[in-house]
Amino acid sequence: MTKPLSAELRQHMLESMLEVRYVEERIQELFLENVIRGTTHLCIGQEGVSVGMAANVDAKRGDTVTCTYRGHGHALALGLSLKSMMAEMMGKSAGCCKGKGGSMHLTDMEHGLIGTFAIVGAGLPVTNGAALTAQLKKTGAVSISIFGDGTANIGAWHEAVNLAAVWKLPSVFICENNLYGEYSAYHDTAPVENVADRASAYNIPGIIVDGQDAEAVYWTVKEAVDRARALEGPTLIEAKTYRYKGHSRSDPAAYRPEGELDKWLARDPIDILSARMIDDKQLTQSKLEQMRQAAQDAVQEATEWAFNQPDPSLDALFEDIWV
Ligand SMILES: Cc1ncc(C[n+]2csc(CCOP(=O)(O)OP(=O)(O)O)c2C)c(N)n1
Ligand SMILES: [Mg+2]
Repeated sequence: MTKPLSAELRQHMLESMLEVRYVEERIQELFLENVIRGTTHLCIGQEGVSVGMAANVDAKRGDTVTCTYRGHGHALALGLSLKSMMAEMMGKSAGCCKGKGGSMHLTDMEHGLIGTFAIVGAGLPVTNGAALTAQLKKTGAVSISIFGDGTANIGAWHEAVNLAAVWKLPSVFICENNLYGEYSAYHDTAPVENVADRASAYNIPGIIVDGQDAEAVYWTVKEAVDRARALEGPTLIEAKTYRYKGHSRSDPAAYRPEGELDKWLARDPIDILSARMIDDKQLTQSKLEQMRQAAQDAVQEATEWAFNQPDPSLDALFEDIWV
C-alpha cells in the first residue's frame, strides 16, 4: 500500500491529470479538424507518471526535466499553462516556443522543462549535461529524463546511463513502459523482462513502480531525487503504464491483443486516485464531476484563446537561431 500524500497534493495531482486527459482528447479532435498540423503522440492513460514526477521537481532550485514527443502531460504537470501549450500546438506566436516547436517540441524554462525531444534517446544526454552543471556548481539541483521502453534499446540510452553512473551524476532516469515502441511489443524487442533489470549492468538502483498509481510514482521518484540531490548517483525507475491510444494520431493500434486495453482501462490513474480520495473523505462524486467540468471548460477556453492568437511573423524565421 502506498503512503498517502497530503489532501492538497492529491487534489493538485488529480486536477492536473484531468487537465492532461481533456486537453489530449481536444488535441486529437483539433488534429482531425486540421486546426493543428503535423502529428501528435498522446499520453492518455499515462497521466499518473506525469503528475507523480512533476510534484518532485523544484524548478526554482534549478531542477530540470527532459522528455519526449509524448510530452504534453509532463509539460502541463510541470506547470506550463494550457494557453501557452495550445498556442504552441496551433503554431501561434503566443506558444511556449513561439509557435516554432509544435506538439513534439515543448520547452518551458520557467518550470524546468528544458526540452521535449522527437529523437528517441536524445533527452538523456541533455539531462546528464544539466546534472553535470548542477554537480560542478554544487547547486543541489537534479535533472530528470523521461523516456519510453523502446528507448532503452538505443545506444544513446546506454551511454548516458553508463556515464551518469560512473560520474555519479544527479540524474534520474524514468522509463514509461507502455508496452510498445511504435508498433512493436516490448517483449519482441527487449531481452529482459523489465527495463529496470538493465540497471544492474550500470550498478545503479533499478526500481519498478505502478505507473497508474500517481502516489506510488511520487514516492518512488522522491527517493531517487533525494539520492541524486545527495550526489549518491542516478536511479533508473520503470513505471509500468499504458497508452490508451495508438503510437501517433494516425495509428489505430490494431496490433494490440484483444482485451488488453480493457484491462488497463480498469486501472485508470484518475480513477485510482479519485477513488482513494473519496474513501478518505477528501472528495465526493459530485465534487469530482465539478472538477471534470472545470478542466473541460479550461481546455475549451484555452483552445478558443489560442485559435485567436496571431501567427508568427515571417521575420521570426530568423530569430532564435545560431549562425
Ligand atoms: C533515433 C530514432 N530512431 C527512431 C525513431 C522513430 N521512433 C519514433 S517513436 C519510436 C518508438 C519509441 O518507443 P518508446 O521509447 O517505447 O516510447 P513511446 O512512444 O512508447 O512513448 C520510434 C522508433 C526516432 N524518432 N528516433
Ligand atoms: Mg513505449
